[in-house]
Amino acid sequence: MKLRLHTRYQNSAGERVRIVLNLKGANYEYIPIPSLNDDAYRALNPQGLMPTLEIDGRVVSQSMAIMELLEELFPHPSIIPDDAVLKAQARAFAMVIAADLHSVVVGRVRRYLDDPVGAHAAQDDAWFAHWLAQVVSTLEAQLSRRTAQFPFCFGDQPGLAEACLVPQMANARRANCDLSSYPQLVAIDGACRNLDPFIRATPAAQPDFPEA
Ligand SMILES: N[C@@H](CCC(=O)N[C@@H](CS)C(=O)NCC(=O)O)C(=O)O
Repeated sequence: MKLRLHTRYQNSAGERVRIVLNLKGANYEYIPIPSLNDDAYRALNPQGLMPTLEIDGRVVSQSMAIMELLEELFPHPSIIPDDAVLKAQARAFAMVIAADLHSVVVGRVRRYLDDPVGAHAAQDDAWFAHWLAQVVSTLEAQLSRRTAQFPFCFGDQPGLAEACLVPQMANARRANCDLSSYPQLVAIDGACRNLDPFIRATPAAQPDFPEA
């Protein structure tokens, strides 16, 4: 099976997929996207967003759909708990980040806020901080309500939930957001960031990461 991931070093939705590929030990080719307006890329992904996975010439977009596909193609190790309720909770946690937060703080939305809406840089930063605070407090509350103790979000190993959490926590740190009120998120993020599948998925570990 030939997997080709079209992404960029700084593409948090792509980083989620890279983490899952690494957790599963799947081999893939990393294809850096030259431009989102590139005709060839638009032909592959008409939405023009990152990432896109090619699998034996067939194309799948949307990081959540790609990660679920990888779970079906490579069931071991699983990235989703066995228990049906925990499984749904892990997916809900991931969706808070991937659907609710990412879609309002992503680059194209913030660029639109700048032009044509006319927001100043400080307003743009406040927009990001506002939506981030809502989401991280929701995620921390979701973890507080777990009925069993786990070293990671919903189990003994990281999976879908952490693949969404870790790139988003990195975005928050880059924006100098104070995360000290979210000790469970900070602890799980810190544990993941020491693990090889997460380290190999970071922006700095990608072939298109700019040289200093
Ligand atoms: N829901 C999509 C979101 C994809 C997305 O927005 N990717 C961002 C990068 S993380 C992107 O392509 N941004 C380009 C832009 O905002 O112009 C997914 O999960 O794959």
